[in-house]
Amino acid sequence: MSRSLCLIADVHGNASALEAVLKDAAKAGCTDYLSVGDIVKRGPRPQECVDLLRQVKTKSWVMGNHEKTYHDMLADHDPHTQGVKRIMEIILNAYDCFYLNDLTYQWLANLPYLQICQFEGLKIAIMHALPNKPWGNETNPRSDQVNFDQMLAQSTADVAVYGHTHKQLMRYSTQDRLVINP
Ligand SMILES: [Mn+2]
Repeated sequence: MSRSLCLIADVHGNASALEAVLKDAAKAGCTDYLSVGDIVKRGPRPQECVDLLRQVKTKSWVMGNHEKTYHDMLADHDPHTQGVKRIMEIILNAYDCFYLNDLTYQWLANLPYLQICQFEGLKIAIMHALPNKPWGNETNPRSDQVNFDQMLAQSTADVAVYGHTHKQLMRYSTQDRLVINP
């Protein structure tokens, strides 16, 4: 039986949407799953989102900028948000902290930025935005080519999969390696 991959980005605590996506993926014959981060935050059911991805045995768990805020807040240090946005982060993190079980919260706060997976002879680099920086505006669809090249610069992966921008994209690196945002 041939295998096919379902790429999942930026679920943001929306478990009902994720349920619908997983149902569609199963119907389409997907056998394997990759998650590129921002599983939580802003939606009401973060724990269910993690549980659903565990159920389908997703092959990747990488840190998004929202999981990164858990990490920063646990360390009492948040270099990325200020002012009103900082207040929003504190409230949303408190919500998620309440609804996630403690182990899951801690675990999400310490996910890696980059994961490499093998799939059907392909080496896939999975990240939220850039391999060393799961936040920022560098990976928007209209960004310079150099940013997309950077996704694969430090690895021999054939494909880079990322999310973050909430904009679907498929393009190539300068070395003709595929870059996908689902
Ligand atoms: Mn993001």
